[in-house]
Amino acid sequence: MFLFLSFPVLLLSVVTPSCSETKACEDAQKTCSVITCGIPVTNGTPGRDARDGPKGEKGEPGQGLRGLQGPPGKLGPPGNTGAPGIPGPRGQKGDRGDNSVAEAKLANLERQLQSLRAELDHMKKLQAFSLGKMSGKKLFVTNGERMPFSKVKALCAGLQATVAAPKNAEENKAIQDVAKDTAFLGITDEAIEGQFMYVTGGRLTYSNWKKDEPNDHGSGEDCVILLSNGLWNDISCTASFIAVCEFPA
Ligand code: MAN
Ligand code: CA
Ligand code: CA
Repeated sequence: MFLFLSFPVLLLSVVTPSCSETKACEDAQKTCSVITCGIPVTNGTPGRDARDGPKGEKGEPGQGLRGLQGPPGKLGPPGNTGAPGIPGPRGQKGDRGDNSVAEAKLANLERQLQSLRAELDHMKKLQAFSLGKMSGKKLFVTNGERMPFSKVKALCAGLQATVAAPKNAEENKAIQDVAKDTAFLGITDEAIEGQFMYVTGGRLTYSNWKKDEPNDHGSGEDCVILLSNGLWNDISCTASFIAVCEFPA
């Protein structure tokens, strides 16, 4: 009897947690259906360390810390110029193009040239007539000025003419009539003393010296003048006389 009565007490004492001071045991009561709580005992010596478990699977890449990809960087400096390439093949010959505008201009210029030539021809005839030019005869012209021989040469050269030089009595008279006063002739003995030559070249083929001339008077006389009477005298080239130029027949 005593055994039967004492059993629930004993059981109660077993079921009743004897670990009233132990918090872990109270927590365990809430979840566990059967908890054996006993009189606390002192812990034993720690067991040996367990062996390492198997390696876990690789985790997912982390999120949040990695930023978004930034914008592209600035364009770098241009590279060096490359070597020239080989020349391409020669192209086909182009067409002739339209020449009509150029041809019209050329035709117009040719008409103007023809007109100007005709006008020039007319002017030449008019001038020759006004200067007393006779067909087949030289034309002698003067500006009526006196000057040294060098100036006469330059004046006539500037007119594409030469200094008047008579080749016969008729030309001598023509110069005489044009000059109206003493005029230089295109004749000198500057190259060889005493040997008179045409300035255009060649020895004299005609002369009309005054008596006792040429005399190379004084310090020397290498130029020739046509006196108003038509006779010639040698004279200094630096003296001044009428300039008369001649134009071909
Ligand atoms: C005189 C003559 C000429 C000479 C002149 C120079 O007239 O002797 O031969 O040329 O003087 O002034
Ligand atoms: Ca002389
Ligand atoms: Ca003389």
